[in-house]
Amino acid sequence: MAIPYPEAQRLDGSDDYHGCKIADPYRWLENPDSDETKCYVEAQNKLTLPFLEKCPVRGKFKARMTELYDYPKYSCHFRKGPRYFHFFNTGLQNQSVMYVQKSLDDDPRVFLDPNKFSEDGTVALRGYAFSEDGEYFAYGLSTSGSDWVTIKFLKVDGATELPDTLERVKFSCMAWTHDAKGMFYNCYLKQDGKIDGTETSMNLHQKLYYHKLGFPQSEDILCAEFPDYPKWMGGTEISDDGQYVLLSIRQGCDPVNRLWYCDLKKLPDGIEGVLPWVKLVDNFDAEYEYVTNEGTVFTFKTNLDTPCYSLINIDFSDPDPSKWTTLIAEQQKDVLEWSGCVRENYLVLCYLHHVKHVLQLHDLATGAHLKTFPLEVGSVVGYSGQKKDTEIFYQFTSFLTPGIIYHCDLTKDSLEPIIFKEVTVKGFNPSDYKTVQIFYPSQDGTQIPMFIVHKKGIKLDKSHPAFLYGYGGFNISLTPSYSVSRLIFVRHLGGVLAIANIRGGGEYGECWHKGGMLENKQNCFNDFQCAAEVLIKEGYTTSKKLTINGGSNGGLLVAACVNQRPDLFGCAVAQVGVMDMLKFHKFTIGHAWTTDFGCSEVKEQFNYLIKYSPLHNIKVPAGEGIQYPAMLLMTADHDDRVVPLHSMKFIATLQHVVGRSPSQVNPLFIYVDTKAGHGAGKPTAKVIQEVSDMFAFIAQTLQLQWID
Ligand code: X97
Repeated sequence: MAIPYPEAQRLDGSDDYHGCKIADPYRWLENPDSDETKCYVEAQNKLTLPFLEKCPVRGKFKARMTELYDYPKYSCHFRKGPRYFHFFNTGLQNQSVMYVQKSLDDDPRVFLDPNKFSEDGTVALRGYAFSEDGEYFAYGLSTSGSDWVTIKFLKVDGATELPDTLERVKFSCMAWTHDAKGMFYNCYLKQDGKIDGTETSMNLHQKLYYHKLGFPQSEDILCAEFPDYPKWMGGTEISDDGQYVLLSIRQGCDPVNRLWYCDLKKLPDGIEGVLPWVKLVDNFDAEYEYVTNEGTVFTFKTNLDTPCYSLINIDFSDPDPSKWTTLIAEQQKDVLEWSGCVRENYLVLCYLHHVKHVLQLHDLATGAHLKTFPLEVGSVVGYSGQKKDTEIFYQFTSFLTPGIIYHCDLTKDSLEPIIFKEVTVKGFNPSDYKTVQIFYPSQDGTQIPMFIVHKKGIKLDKSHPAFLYGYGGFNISLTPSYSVSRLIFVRHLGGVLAIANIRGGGEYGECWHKGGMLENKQNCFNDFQCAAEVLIKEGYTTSKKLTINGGSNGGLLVAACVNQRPDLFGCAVAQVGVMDMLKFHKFTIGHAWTTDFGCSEVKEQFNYLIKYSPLHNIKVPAGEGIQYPAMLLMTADHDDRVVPLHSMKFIATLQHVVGRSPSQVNPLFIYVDTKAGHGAGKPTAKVIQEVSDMFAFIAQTLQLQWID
């Protein structure tokens, strides 16, 4: 029986790309406010939700998820001025709470409880910054998952609210001058119409302001703007000694930036207008991330001539590039992910070695290696320790370890870290499971790493459902992390979990990223499809039992792979995906992604985009008995990172083209959540509902039985 998908009007006409006419019949879905669009979203949800509600696994999954997610979650402690702070979630609180204490032995008291911002947890903390003395606190609030932020201020003593409020803030820095008189931040121009995260208008002409504490936003000082370069975004940092403002200018998501600075000592009247910037680096050839400085000698992490990153020293009093020196050379295959200065003369370095983190201590003056902190196979997901601190905290996680926080007192000669906090999850025994890392060849022979997690002692007899996850873009690496929902899939649905570290990510530095962007984007899809084939060939699973999943750029990955190999997967869940590769640059911050994707307005780039754009490559599969896998698209009304129209236009086309084919029995659904966005700050209640819906859909469409 055919599924009664909602009717969607198809408009005539087409757009011309370099002489090529491309129809766009659902462009009316680009208006989120029209009655037609609202009705269409409602009709889709009215089809999807009853289907999900009828899945027997949904309730069991949600109950088990609620039970197993209910474990205490800590962040690293960190010191600001005379106090320590940390975040803590008792288990199921919608938002983590910020605590303050005088010393590590002292009882923590609630400092800021984001659960008080709203009844349903949909207002989240997004970014914060303390003044140098630790007496003032600026924090961002985001509503319903939108990227828009409202900045508010507290006096730390007594957590007293201040009247200052900053609006129209997005993708902003928060950098206090050390005198605590004010803070640099970024905001956009006033615009007509709503700005609540449901609008789709482009984010251009971001500006840098200095907010003077105690004054209205209208009196803030404009410090940098780039009227000739609407895409530029300039974020600042204050040097550790408080003397310099460092301005990093980016024009997209590539790891490259211009580096301008201003010596605050040379402003006798303080910050009064556009700063007299010194243009140290005035091109987008490489990335320069401030680590620390000793006087005029600055240490930067850079990918200049070192695609796996190195540390260099630049003397601002002698800035000619020929005088720049290497402090820590590039390590062939290990990516230097971040570095920080601590105890005045130490550097902490975090490397990625074959997708596992390695944490080291070096000497700032010479770069000499002093110590490697012992770590299991996994990821460092939290760190605290600044130049004036004498201790560090770092948080470790892996597929089977929810979290261990280590503390190391650097005033002691031994430099031995101790376990500061370790959480265990009741009802879950990590020794029942096994993690392996394999390397498989992609189509062009490139070796791709993949993690596989499964119950110990399973037979590789093709009997298991598998869940394959990938991202593949924007220099973002997928390192091991603890996921309750995926472990429930392994434990109660008998599943095999696989994470493929495909190209486009940063797993092996900028070369790995470049291998999966622009004209190389198809490598990402090949790598992912080869991952699926390896899981099948090795006997973990079969095509019919294999689910692929990804979000955002990973939603694009899932949709492109389904279009290219509908036969290879049984189920596909694409979350908040980029689906219209010809138009993504026209909405909100989409223009920033042309660094990875290219742009349809450039002919050569149009030529490769049209080959894989999910929206433009949907067709009824050729071949007897081949149909599209069961598909669930997930998006949300306040996603202003990847606007929901991508998923809407894709599902309309998919249902129209494939959904009406008699051989298409698998369902093709979309669910559009409300009061939710791209993912950041999602309240726990919504996270639990979302994964329950996703795995219910997988279990239902692959006919998986719940194992008690
Ligand atoms: C973004 O779209 C982030 C948009 C805002 N943004 C930039 N440059 C970043 C930034 O355009 O936050 C930046 C972010 C990550 C990496 C490099 C630069 C920036 C700007 C100023 C100062 C510092 C950073 N992102 C992508 C995304 O959400 C990937 C991650 C960040 N996508 C959705 C890509 C396709 C789908």
